Amino acid sequence: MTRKQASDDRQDALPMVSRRTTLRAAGAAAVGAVTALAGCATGGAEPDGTPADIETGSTDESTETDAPEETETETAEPTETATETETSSVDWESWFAPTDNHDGFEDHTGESEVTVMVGADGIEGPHAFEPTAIHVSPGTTVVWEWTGGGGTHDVVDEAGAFKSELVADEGHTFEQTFDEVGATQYFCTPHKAMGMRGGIIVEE
Ligand SMILES: [Cu+2]
Repeated sequence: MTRKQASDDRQDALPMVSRRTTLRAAGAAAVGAVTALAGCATGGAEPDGTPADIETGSTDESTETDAPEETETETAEPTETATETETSSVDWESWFAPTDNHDGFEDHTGESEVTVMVGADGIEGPHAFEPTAIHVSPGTTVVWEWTGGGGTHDVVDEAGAFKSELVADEGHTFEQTFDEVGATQYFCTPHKAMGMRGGIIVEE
């Protein structure tokens, strides 16, 4: 490895194979330094990242042999972790484990308003949200409408973003507009433990 420090004249004198090896090693070291610098520069300039790059970057990686590696590692790593936390932070299986009437997510994407019944039949009587879980598009308003059954209910965001009144009145409504892509878990305070839970996924 000390050969890297040899002069150009000496490298020319080396046999073909070892000279290539020497150059490649030196090249890799230089690429590493450039990558570190470029990573800082682009990381600051493009905070949004480019999700599309991740896909192509990781597939290329498996097929490439000795082509430049610097572009892949530099763009793929920071953006990859960002998107993963967005989509996989919610464990829906655990969330809906006690929810007898949960039957997957209903697709309501493209609708400007979606109604969810509060106090629908499903969990030991009228202690359910119906539908329990929905997919909606950004900008959708979700309207929760009380059936009047099951006593008092409320609608509370697990993450604390919203909380309705705790009421029993038939026809009472509470609404929220979901502008941003992401996931929301919500529940009814008196019946959370027995499974009165809901979920909303906002997606483009
Ligand atoms: Cu309830």
